[in-house]
Amino acid sequence: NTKKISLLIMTAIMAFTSCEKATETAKRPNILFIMSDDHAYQAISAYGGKLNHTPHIDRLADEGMIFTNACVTNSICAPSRATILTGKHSHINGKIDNLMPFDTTQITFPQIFQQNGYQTAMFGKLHFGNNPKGVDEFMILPDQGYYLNPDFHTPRGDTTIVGYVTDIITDLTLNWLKNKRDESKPFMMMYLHKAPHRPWWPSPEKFEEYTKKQFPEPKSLFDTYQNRGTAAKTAEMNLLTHMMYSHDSKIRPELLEKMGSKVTPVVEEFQNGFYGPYNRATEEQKKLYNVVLDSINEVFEKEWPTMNDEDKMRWKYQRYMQDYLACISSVDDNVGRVLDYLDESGLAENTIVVYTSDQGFYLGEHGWFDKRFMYDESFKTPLIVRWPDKVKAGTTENEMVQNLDFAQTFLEAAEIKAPQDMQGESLMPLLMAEKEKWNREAVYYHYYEYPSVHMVKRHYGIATKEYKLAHFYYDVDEWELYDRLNDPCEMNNIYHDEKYTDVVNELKEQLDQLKLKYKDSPELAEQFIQQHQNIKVDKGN
Ligand code: SGN
Ligand code: CA
Repeated sequence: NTKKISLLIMTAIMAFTSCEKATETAKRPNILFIMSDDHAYQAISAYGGKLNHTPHIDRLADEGMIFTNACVTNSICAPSRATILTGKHSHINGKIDNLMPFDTTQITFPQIFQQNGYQTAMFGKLHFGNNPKGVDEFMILPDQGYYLNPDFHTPRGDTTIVGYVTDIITDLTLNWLKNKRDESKPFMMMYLHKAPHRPWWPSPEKFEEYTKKQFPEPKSLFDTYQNRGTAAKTAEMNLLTHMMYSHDSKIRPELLEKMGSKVTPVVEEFQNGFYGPYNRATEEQKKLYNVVLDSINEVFEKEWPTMNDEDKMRWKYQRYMQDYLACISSVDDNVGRVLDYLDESGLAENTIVVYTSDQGFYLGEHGWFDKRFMYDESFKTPLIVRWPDKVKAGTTENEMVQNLDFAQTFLEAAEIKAPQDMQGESLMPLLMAEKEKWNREAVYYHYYEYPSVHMVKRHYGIATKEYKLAHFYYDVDEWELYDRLNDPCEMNNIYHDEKYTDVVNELKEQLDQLKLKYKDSPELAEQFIQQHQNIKVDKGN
């Protein structure tokens, strides 16, 4: 009898738990939006790159869907974020560049989540405004923020936290997930890394580890920009000529001064570039950095006088990759911490995890660092989505998708109606493997921030899977066409090749249609140019 009773109790318990499970799965999904700043897809091993190993980000790809043709609408930080939040192109949301203010009266997707019963939070880098709308809790870096002992804006005032920014943003995120969550509501969390933004300051441990490593060079490191337009030739983002020994490669200004005018471009160096970030460190942290800095500086002093331009380019590339990839390694470790917590807490199953960056980045391709251009390395951005049981694990999606689509995707996943005037497409058909419901052939791009740091000329354009057509304007009037399948590194502008006349005409027609669809016009561009002229251009460097 006792056996019978305990069996009955067991069955009752099992029925209860499975019934509870059923309601649990029917619940609206949580959203964990992870975005880093300037994280190139070439620096994620799941994308097939040989530069580094990112096991935790890769895990998301193994367990979800990786997008190989995800791109941005305007390859620069704050505009990308404004596009993500509003689901609108830059010319509609008004945040065309890093300098123009963001109109905070606009509806952003976190507000819609909040109004629809979600608990919302944002931690890390936003890059505009001090009070993000639609989030119940936030701690955001002012503007670009600092890597070491960063300051934060919070609803309770400003605060400084001692430590390394990537660890801290993760601690804040985990603390909220563990202690601040209202379990009666689903959550929408924006977990936004500052890393690996320039100037690249790794944690002391990663700094030590990565300065011992050497990395493979990209094929186009010594690009001379033949067969490209004026914009590529005049951009100021070449490792040899624009990357700075002190600010970027961490040669102490005193050493540069000691070595004198022998070191070019010493005139461009500015003390603050090195001491700005370095002086954020506590005495204890400085000691750890100094050990590594000493050895970099010693080698530089000894070897620099014997280096030719090719050697200098190679040396700068290695220093760049060491610091950049060290910063990414911390991001990856910290993503791992969050994924572990989702597992432990049982949240993983009903949480959509997205990993992306605000844009791509050049890792020496075309001899460059930075972004802005419509060429692939900065036009494309990483995008990985994991949603257990809904999105098939280990899938690759090659369709052209944009950061413009994120808001509508998240809203549809949460069964919330998106505002009519959002301009993207929900990615749900792709995520759910219902490709028959997806029919996008081309995407639209428009970059404005010129003249400004890195001097990338204004351009707009269209990209299909096969071709990319861009028009550079403002102080030039030049078109470029690239064959994406046969010239993936975009080394040959074939716009003037007669064989492609039909392709050009067809693409121009499609481009006109896209401009109409998205309501972009020469008048609007002109209006932004006028407004831009009234804004003081901060050359940054
Ligand atoms: C800073 C960087 C630039 C970078 C812009 C915009 N210089 O000015 O290299 O292009 O930000 O970056 S540094 O002094 O910080 O090293 S963005 O990601 O915010 O758009
Ligand atoms: Ca950025």
